Amino acid sequence: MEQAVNREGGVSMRTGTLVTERAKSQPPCPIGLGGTCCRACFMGPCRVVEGREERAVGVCGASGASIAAKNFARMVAAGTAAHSDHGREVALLFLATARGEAPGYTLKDRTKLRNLARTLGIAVDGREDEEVALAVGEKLLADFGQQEGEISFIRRAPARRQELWGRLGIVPRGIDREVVEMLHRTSVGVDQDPENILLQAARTALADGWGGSMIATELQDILFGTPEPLRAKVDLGVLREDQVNIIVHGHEPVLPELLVKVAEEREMLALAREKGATGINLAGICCTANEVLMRHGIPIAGTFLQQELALMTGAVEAMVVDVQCVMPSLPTVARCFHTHIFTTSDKAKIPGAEHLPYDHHTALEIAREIVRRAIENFPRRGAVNIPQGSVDLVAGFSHETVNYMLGGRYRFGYRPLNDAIIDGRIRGVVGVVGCNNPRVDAGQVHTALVRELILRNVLVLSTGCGAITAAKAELLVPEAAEQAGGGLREVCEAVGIPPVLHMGSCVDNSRLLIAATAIVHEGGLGEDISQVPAAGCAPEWMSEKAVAIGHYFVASGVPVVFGVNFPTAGSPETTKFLFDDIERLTGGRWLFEREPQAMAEVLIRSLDQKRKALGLAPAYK
Ligand code: SF4
Ligand code: MSK
Repeated sequence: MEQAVNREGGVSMRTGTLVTERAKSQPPCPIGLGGTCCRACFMGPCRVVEGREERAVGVCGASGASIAAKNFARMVAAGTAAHSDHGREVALLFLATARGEAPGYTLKDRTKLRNLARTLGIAVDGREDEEVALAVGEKLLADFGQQEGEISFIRRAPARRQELWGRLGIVPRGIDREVVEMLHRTSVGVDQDPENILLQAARTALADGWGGSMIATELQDILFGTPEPLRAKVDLGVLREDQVNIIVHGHEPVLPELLVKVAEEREMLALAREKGATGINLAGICCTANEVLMRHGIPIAGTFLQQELALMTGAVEAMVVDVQCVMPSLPTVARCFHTHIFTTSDKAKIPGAEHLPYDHHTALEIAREIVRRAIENFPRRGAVNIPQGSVDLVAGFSHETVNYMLGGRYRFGYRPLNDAIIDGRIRGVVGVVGCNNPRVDAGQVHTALVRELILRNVLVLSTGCGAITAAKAELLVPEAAEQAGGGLREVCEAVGIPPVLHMGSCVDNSRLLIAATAIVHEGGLGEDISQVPAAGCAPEWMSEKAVAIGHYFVASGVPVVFGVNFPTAGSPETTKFLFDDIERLTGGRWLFEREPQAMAEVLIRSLDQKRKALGLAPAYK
């Protein structure tokens, strides 16, 4: 490897290329980009172009609007499936732990367990924690296969929102049912009405946000601990030249939780010293990184777009991946170095990687094998090229912490936040979330947007790779309040929080739903989420999961701005429904802007409109 490693890619390799180069050499198909390419049957694939007579409909007669709606809905279904299958895995581990069948795991946050049980209507008095946990786990696991009624957490939404969903007929009945029905409806010759398709997509997305994702977040908190603010480091510079580097990557923290413990075991540390290392350094990529960061302060090596670059340092003894956002190129890149790539989920094998299957019952043994193999790999290292520098971040703002930090120990609640919004010191709250995408100036769009928002007194909540990107720009430290507008700065300095709050991984966008609901319940900012000056934005999205997240926010009454490109742009009719008509139904809507400044303007306009509708004073300038 004669190449230098830079921070965002663009480095050639003898055996292949990195993501940014592959993106450059493969411009997207313009028809697929606009969402009007259909391959739902083998009379096609049909590439429909609205306005061109000979290509105005597919072979079966499907319009561009219907194809775009179906493709969008299938993205929602896939995103919902991904988050929810993560939630299912956690629920199964939760039950195994409650039954004492998962060595190495315990129920860490027992207060949250009891609170959650009460929320679910499960009796807690006089019962052992494990008994309560069994009842909680069984009830939530049943939400996946339920056929009728409504999923459990729908009841947590504001009453007005629940009524509205009921009127629209989009209350999720069961998580798996909505995903299956969405795939059925969008197969050849079934649902052709764009509005009908997109409303079922809303129901499916709600099964994600208020279902699968929320189950993942809540049960992970009970199992592994509810995050509290902590300081840590971010960027490739967290890798250590003198230590065994193990990177965890993906989304499910179930095995990484044990890797954290095992990497601290005396025998492992002794073995590392025997092999010439001074210790074992665990670091993360993507959302697994966010999970172990929030609960253990494990440093973050990088975002989705830095996964190959981490290997290019030559300093990684093992990368341990689970599910989602793991590039299949990793084994190819790793072949140029000594790095082991271990896949650990039977759902996600990659040719060229070694598979060490995770199982609740034997997870501790697997974790030990991985750490031992990584240590034994240390002497095989070649040249190392770790980019200098890493920066501080503060992470771990769960709903519970916000409640406590903003409200104080004896008076916890969202009152101070609501008051700050009401008096205009905080203009509103925007969730800036999601991926990095090599089709745009990766990282820069996120950063420029977040800087503009905080400057204009918007409190930013962040998750996923968006949070990692903001952290790399040093926006996740209390000192960043100096870059905020006067009102937001005052609040941040009084409470000691950054102007951008790291709230976790992709599934933890469910924390944002809970926070929005808590704002409503606190009072003074309307009776429904759609009235709160709040919005969402995924400026560099790429994953189907981002579409599911966006659609559950829209269905929950929140405007959502996407960057990069909009996936139904090829159909003006479907896009109009998502951008305009849906607002009359759910109170939320989709918007699209490519440039960060334009995104900020759209978001701020939306916050100001909501402020005006509530009769609030204009926000601080
Ligand atoms: Fe073409 Fe219709 Fe088949 Fe889609 S379902 S591929 S539009 S024939
Ligand atoms: S990991 S979904 S690239 S945020 Fe959640 Fe990052 Fe997007 Fe994957």
